Amino acid sequence: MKRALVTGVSGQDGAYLSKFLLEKGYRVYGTYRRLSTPNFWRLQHLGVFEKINLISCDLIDENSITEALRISRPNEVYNLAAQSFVGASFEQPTGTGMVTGLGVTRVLEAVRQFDTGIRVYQASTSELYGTGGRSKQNEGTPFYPASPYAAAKLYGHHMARIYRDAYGIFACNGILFNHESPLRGLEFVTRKISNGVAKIALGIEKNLSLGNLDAKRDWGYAPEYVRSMWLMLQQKMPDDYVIATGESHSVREFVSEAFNVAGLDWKKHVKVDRKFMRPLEVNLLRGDSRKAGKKLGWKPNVKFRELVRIMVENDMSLWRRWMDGEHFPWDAPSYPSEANILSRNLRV
Ligand code: NAP
Ligand code: F7E
Repeated sequence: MKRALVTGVSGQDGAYLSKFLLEKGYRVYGTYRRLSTPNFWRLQHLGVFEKINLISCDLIDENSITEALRISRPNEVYNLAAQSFVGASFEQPTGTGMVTGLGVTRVLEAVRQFDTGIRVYQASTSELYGTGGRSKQNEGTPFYPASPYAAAKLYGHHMARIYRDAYGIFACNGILFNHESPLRGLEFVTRKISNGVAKIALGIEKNLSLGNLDAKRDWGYAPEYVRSMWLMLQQKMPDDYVIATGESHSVREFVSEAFNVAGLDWKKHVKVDRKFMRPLEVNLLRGDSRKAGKKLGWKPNVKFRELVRIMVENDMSLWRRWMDGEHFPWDAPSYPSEANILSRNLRV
């Protein structure tokens, strides 16, 4: 039986990937970090929590990474753990560098010392392209990161390549464009919108405050994207791949489509608040994943409108169940309002 170690198993991708690997017959080990309140709702929501072997590990702490390798003795490591929120990286630039950047080196170095035969997936990102400004980005497009998050990820991206070239480690960078789902964190714009629309439609809230409505993203469906991570590690040779839908839509289009799903007019409910704007913005991302199509046989099926519908309908159904008094593993009811969060944008 193949063994996989997934760092960041409590996150969106960690949960979907674990489910995918379990279905493939893997023994799955997942790292989690100690928090004052446990955060396993996604794994419980997908019904896989009991099937995953959990190992306490923080990417800040290299000993805990070595120990995770020793306990799991994996064939494959999926390094998904990161401080992954771009907005927060402006608030915590050094912390983000230590986890999202240096954390990658700690994982690679632990693999080098423990067993160079382990295959490593590194969660790279379309944010590397930053403000580079090409209309469609592929593996050859230059990187020009525009946030502490993206700069940390660029460092991790190069370290994965360096460990591949220097030590022959089978390390792949998946340059994944934005991918979303009902399990997306509530601070990311798509889920913030789908959750906000559901609450407005059911009379729980009246308005939704957002930042830059003009930014454009290439949004795909997370359960499809985790399959690409596995495919990369099944190839003969390690390589880097762009994973994307090839379509780009603005935040405004997402908002409009989401309110449409609920039969509402977004202009009556959406307010723009500078607090949610970033000190530096990535205006346009649109990926060209033809290489992944050709070499991995990967292609996206869920496109923009279906993605919006899946997310809004899911949040509406969960809020309805909650209003009927049902309790189940889910993040939204205990998520704090963002009203009293002070933004660095407004402080400087
Ligand atoms: P996510 O939901 O934010 O999950 C991040 C995971 O990392 C969580 O399990 C989190 O644990 C863990 N983590 C955070 N800090 C850690 C630390 N110091 N030590 C150990 N674990 C830590 O992110 P995601 O959307 O699943 O994304 C997975 C990966 O892909 C991330 O590396 C992200 O940067 C990258 N990526 C995401 C996208 C996207 O659109 N989703 C696109 C490209 C790349 P807690 O639950 O305890 O917070
Ligand atoms: O923002 C704009 C915001 O936070 C998308 C991460 O998974 O994908 C994600 O990073 C856009 C930005 O995702 C609000 O300014 C407007 O232009 O949902 P987001 P992101 O920054 O693209 C990449 C690929 C990753 O690698 C990251 O880990 O939406 N926007 N108004 C807003 N964004 C947020 N969060 N909240 C707003 O109110």
